[in-house]
Amino acid sequence: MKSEILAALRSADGYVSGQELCEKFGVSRTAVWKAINQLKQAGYEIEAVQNKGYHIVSSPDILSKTELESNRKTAWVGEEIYYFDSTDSTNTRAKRLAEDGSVHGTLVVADEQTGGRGRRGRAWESQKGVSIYMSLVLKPEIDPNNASMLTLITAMAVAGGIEKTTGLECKIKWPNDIVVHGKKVCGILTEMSTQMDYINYIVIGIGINVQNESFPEEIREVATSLRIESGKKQKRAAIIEAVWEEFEKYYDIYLKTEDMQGLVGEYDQKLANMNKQVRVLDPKDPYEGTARGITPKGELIVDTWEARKLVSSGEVSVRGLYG
Ligand code: BTX
Repeated sequence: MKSEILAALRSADGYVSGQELCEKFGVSRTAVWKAINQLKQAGYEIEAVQNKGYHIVSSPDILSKTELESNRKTAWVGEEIYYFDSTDSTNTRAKRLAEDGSVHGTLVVADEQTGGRGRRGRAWESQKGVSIYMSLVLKPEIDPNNASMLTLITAMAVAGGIEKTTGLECKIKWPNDIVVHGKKVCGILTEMSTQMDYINYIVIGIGINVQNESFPEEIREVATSLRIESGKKQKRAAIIEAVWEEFEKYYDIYLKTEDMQGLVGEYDQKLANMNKQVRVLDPKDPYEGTARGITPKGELIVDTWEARKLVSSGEVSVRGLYG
């Protein structure tokens, strides 16, 4: 009920009368009054004027199930939302939920992670109250070989969502980082559980630095936040909603061909590595070349002095990008 009232207050031009809210949600005036008080206690500034009704003056950067649900405009992402003030890792939580039968589109969001994970056992700095830590459960009927491209469409969705809410230009460092002004603002961790030719579930984890004003010594050189880059505080719930709206759009295009065919042009425009020197850290044979965009299968095209190579996994480090 709190989510619905919050959504009604947000979408109203001016005041919404208590009577209107009672009728809309089929509840008593006391129930509306109680819900409004709970919202006020949570930090929303709501004005109540006699004979006019309620009006939302401001909402701070709150993360809660109510805030997330009242912002939700997506078709299927976030139909089930799990919110935690603190958890070990939203990816770990989402994996457990997926194994316990949670549906396609289940979203896990946390205000803090005590064991945030990056790729290959690396850690993800997950301070409380400032950033976005979230994971989506997918149970798609696609070929497991095509699943890695979901990381690429997620990167496009994050870039689009951030641009729409903050106006900051985002670039994608293939395959899974989003950079603003050359520094990392977001990381994506995709994990999958499969049978031979069948996907049990996929969990896509996204970490976005939003309100951070500084970073620990080890990552100070590479990391940045939306606040640092825009000079303004941003609202995490609005960014979360924008990212998933973008995700649904790109996911539909991806599903048509189960690859990046319909998205190559747009992806390449966002590619930070485009026409830049990259070093491909192939464990057997590292090499250097110039990145020329992606293939419809999501591989990075790298022209070396002797041949064109297609990189489908492994790490690509970009010279000059991080200063
Ligand atoms: P990655 O392995 O590409 O990046 C990890 C590296 O990035 C670290 O070794 C460090 O150098 C740097 N780093 C760590 N924390 C930050 C940060 N906050 N901002 C910028 N750079 C940082 C990227 O892995 C994938 C990260 C996914 C994180 C999400 S959060 C929600 C979900 N739950 C979870 O445990 N992981 C994902």
